[in-house]
Amino acid sequence: MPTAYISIGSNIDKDTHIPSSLKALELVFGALGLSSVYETEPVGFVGDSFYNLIVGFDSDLSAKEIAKTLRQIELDHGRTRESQKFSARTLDLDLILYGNQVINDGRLQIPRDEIERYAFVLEPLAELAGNERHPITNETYADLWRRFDKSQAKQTKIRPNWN
Ligand code: PH2
Ligand code: MG
Repeated sequence: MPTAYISIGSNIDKDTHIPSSLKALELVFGALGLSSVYETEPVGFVGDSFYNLIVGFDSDLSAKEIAKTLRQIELDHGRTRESQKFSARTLDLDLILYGNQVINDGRLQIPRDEIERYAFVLEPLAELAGNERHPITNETYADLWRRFDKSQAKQTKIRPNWN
């Protein structure tokens, strides 16, 4: 079974929404691999800090089915379908990678370009799956993170008390 990697983010009631979303994901998809939780400065807007992490799980569902389940879990956690990409959110669950699949059908983008763009995605991914390779560039996530320009990235690993 291929491994799916999900990027999780929240900057509204994050101490509630992150652990609750992890329970929901585990209920649907089974055992999860977890990165550390990072507290990160919002990228693209001014506002409250985020918690970001990456989880991985093995699945034989289609990418489309996984994405649909993620949308439902977001809605169950107070997410509204605002059009603004760079805005506060209760819960954002993005399927960023799924085995070696490459999908670009206008709705799903896998692998997501956020992997190479944002420290809040790449650092936890490198922690959880550092030796795995990007399906298009063939670089390991550890190498991508090593080369990443970290001068703008303001983020720290935290130890949340719900972990
Ligand atoms: N998500 C965004 C926009 N900006 N910034 C941080 N730190 N973390 C996020 O998850 C995030 C963001 C859009 O999805
Ligand atoms: Mg996102």
